[in-house]
Amino acid sequence: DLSVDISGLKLKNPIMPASGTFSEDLAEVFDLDRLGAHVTKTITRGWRDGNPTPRVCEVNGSMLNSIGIPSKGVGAFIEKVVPFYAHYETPLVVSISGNTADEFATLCSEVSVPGVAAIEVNISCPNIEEDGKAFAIRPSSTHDVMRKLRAATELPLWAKLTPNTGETSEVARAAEEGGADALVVANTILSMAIDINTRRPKLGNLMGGLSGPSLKPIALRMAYQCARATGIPVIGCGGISTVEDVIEYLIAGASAVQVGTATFIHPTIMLSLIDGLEDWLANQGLSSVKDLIGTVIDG
Ligand code: ORO
Repeated sequence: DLSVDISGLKLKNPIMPASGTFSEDLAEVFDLDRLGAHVTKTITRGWRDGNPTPRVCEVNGSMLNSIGIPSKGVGAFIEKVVPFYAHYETPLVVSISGNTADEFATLCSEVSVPGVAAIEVNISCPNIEEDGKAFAIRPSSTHDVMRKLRAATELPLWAKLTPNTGETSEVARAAEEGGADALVVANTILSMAIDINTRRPKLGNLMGGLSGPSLKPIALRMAYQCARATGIPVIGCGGISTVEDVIEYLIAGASAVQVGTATFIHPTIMLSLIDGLEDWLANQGLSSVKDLIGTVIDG
């Protein structure tokens, strides 16, 4: 049994895409109803152009991005994206962001429509403010924005946290106290790469978020900290490309995982992870993936 429960939202398996690494185009590659959930690219209320190019580069078998949340706005989401996913049974999770807490909360209420099962609140994008600043860097700003978002919707709220903080457990608790129903751990870590011939940063926006295998031990550590610090489900995210990675996150305390960068290399990787997890559980004689969650022996 691969099913998991994220604060009342039942998922048929614990594998879902990370925001921004998944789009409707993948419906041409595989049956989207195989996934545990669908998670959209972050949207904002109004139109956003995004950051200057180049927006991605490769580094150490991992990736930097400074996309800058280009968005067609909430109207396009309601008119095009929600109807597209209505053809599937899998729960739709919409990722949202806002420049101010009030604008964020307005969008939160605007996307609370039939067809949306949960809202992932992106309080952790490293690419929209100087030096990667985001609400989730500090416990106080996390708490304040979560309170406003909580008041704006009755849908489950998943708070996406950032590795760009030294206060992971405190931020996690602040999100929980502010009303988060689950934590997505984590977004990308602010990073840089320079072309030594031109001496120019490889990204148009100079800095960007690191994702892929290099991020995994950091995000895994955070998932463990957040599971210990709070009583709400943790969804692990960061550098997952093998079934062993998935299992490691579950043992650390994650109830589900998101897969991002690996999908750019193998578009059907999430299906292999679902099948691989099922086989691994059977080989271990475990009847439910739930028996694995938080079983790390740390004492
Ligand atoms: N990139 C990330 O790594 N995380 C985000 O939340 C958003 C972006 C982006 O659009 O640049």
